[in-house]
Amino acid sequence: MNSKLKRFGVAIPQELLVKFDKFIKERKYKNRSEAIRDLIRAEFVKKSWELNQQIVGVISIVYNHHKRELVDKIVDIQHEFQDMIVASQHIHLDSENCLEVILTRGKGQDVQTLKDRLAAVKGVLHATLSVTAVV
Ligand code: NI
Repeated sequence: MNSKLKRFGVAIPQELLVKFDKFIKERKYKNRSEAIRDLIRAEFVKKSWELNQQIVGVISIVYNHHKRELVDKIVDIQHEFQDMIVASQHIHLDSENCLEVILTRGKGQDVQTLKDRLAAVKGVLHATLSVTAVV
């Protein structure tokens, strides 16, 4: 159980670090390392469905629409995966930010890939996949 600990450096925006430290305090973690370890473990166990299963999932992304290339990329990716996109809704959150909610149906692995591709677009602030039904 006592696996050797490795250290690595993390670059993080100041305001995100302030929020993270607040989170650490609220959850009463002893230090940042302990909190990061827990968050990583939680991410790994969160997935209760199998990659080869058919699922229905909702992908939510938040991005700044002023970054024009970013909007193009998000549209391109969705066209690439159009077979598994059932519906999508675009909500203008404020003068800069947009929320896009994409309802998907397909093989778990493919839905996950779509979410990962959208999350990897530079400027996407937030991306989540919520599996609402396993069919
Ligand atoms: Ni918008």
